[in-house]
Amino acid sequence: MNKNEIIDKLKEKNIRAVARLLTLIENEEKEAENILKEIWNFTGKSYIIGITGPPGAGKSTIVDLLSKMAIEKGHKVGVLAVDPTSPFSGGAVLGDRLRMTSSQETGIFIRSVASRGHLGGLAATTRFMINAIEMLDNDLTIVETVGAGQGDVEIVQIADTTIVVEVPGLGDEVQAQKAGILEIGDILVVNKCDRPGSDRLARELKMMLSLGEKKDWMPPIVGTTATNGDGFDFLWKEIKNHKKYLGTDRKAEMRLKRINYELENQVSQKLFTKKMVQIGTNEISKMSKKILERKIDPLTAVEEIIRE
Ligand SMILES: Nc1nc2c(ncn2[C@@H]2O[C@H](COP(=O)(O)OP(=O)(O)OP(=O)(O)O)[C@@H](O)[C@H]2O)c(=O)[nH]1
Ligand SMILES: [Mg+2]
Repeated sequence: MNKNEIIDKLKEKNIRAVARLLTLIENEEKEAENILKEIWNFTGKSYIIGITGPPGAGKSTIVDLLSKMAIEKGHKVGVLAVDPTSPFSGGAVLGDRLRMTSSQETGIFIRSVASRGHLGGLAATTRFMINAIEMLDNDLTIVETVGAGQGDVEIVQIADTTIVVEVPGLGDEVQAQKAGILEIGDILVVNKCDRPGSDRLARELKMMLSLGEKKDWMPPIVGTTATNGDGFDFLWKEIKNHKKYLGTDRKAEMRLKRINYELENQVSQKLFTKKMVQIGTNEISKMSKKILERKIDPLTAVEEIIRE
């Protein structure tokens, strides 16, 4: 399929065209950018739920259950599992890929991809992948990302509702992480409630929340056991609550802020690269030598390079 064929097929909600575009984005092909430019108008219509948390917390199992629930309630669902590292050797993501087959029959479109975010950061790339899936006219997109530092924060740039999954028994070293996690979660899920320690973890999280600043939206804590579905009615209810809280105004405002932030980032990055090319490394190394020899101070050196 060439570019125009893909675009035509995308407009017909063709699953293979969507899969093709996702691969192009994944492989950082220039063609992906050309297609994305053409379909922008048709995207942005789905409600986005982001699920993040430490490896093995049960995110995929939760996504699986949630998407099936959503289908039952009449939604059309797209699922994206993003692994920022190199997932193709990883068992868990292979699991996601396999699940893709079984879920397709139920009308869920699932795709797991690797992304190192070369189209302008992980958040931007994930956003483009969501746009690709949105060509299928799904009203709900669920995105799973591994919560390993940066990725955590980036998911907030994408999702309308961010769910942070925690599990008991990870030890005290995650303690420090939790504070940051509380910042980004609209809903906190304590999964694996069939295991000991879940009550304690829920209490801890509640404590930490009560110590933090008061906000309009205080994240609820939901206990789940993803392997048997316990707590999912409550989780669904809280997702609906948060969606209602956002309404159209808060959601639009939030999305605008993010677009603004992303645009600023992209423009400054592009400008930076362009300027650096103009200045050239030669100029920089000449100046470095002068600084070393005390012929110029580093502060003036920067000013002079920029002035030129
Ligand atoms: N006991 C118990 N096991 C669970 C629960 N939820 C998930 N699991 C198991 O935990 C393991 C990891 O689940 P996944 O859903 O793959 O976890 P994940 O967070 O997606 O993992 P990564 O994508 O690798 O980060 C699987 O063996 C699940 O069956 C739960 O509520 N209780
Ligand atoms: Mg997973």
